[in-house]
Amino acid sequence: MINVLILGGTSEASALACAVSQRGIPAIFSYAGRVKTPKTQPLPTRVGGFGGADGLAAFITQQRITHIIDATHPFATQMSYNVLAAAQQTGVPAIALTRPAWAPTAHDDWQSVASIEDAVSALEGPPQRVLLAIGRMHLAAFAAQPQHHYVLRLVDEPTAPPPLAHFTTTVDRGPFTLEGDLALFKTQRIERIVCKNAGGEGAVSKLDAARALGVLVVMIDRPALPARHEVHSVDQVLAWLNDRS
Ligand code: 3Y8
Ligand code: NAP
Repeated sequence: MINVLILGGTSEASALACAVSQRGIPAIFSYAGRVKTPKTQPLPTRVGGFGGADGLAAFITQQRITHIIDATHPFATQMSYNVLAAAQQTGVPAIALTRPAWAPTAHDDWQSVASIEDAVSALEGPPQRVLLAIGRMHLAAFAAQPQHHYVLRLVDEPTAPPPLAHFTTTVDRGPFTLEGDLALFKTQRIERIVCKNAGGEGAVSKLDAARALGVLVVMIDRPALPARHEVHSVDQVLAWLNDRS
């Protein structure tokens, strides 16, 4: 009896959850529990870590999971490593549902960097108004460049102020829109933006807004992941489930 585990947290994971639910395929959706009220899914949903790769393997065995779908964000590398380890340990097949990285067009002005730390170093220089569209978990690193005024886009109201000298907080969760991001850039007089190469449609509007307004983009490249079975569409995942059930 098929029983699918979807590791979510992206627009693609939500689209997959809808398709799986509509087809009546037994499945469990999983969130890490990073935000206060994660989006409701049309599937039984669990929230919280598994306890490393061993905890995930135990969950897979206990719940008689037959297929694992890693639809997490490209920067959620620890989860992806754990999926590969748990799939190996349990012999349960796994597939990754991801989206291609964004690529600059001829009209884009990107500075590509390899890490959050390199993005911080790239901000060396006179004070600017910088949009940090990287969420909450890595803000402290930017205290090393205190001269800027940072505009922070967060999913939840911060429980404690970030360790930054000058900042403005905006609370918003994606998917975002071009008009919304153009308005944000203009009202906050954004001169530069730091973001992760998330790919997908859910947050690309900030790049379209930056292009339209001539704002320089500091783009953090994706962390490397080992070779794995990876597809870019819900239909490909459904075909994989069909082939293997
Ligand atoms: C908890 C679950 C859906 C999924 C929506 C996508 C799109 C909107 C764009 C910006 C960039 C950022 C951030 C972002 C995007 C989608 C997608 C995506 C970026 C939710 C969600 C969870 C999270 C966790 C959260 C992180 C944060 C990152 C905000 C749900 C809304 C910046 C990544 O406060 C925190 O601790 C936030 C943590 C990990 C990165 C960070 O370091 O802070 N995502 N985001 C998931 C869980 O608990 O398992 O409520 O939907 C999901 C989405 N966030 O179904 O529509 O597909 O990527 N999420 C980045 O890309 O840089 C915002 O502001 O422009
Ligand atoms: P991560 O660094 O790869 O994972 C850290 C730990 O969080 C994992 O080892 C696991 O804990 C737990 N975890 C992560 N994703 C989980 C899931 N879907 N279900 C259950 N546990 C999960 O992950 P992250 O970068 O913190 O991302 C957390 C969540 O936010 C994921 O759902 C991801 O898709 C989403 N997200 C992340 C980003 C980002 O920029 N990182 C952006 C958008 C959405 P245990 O080891 O205890 O099992």
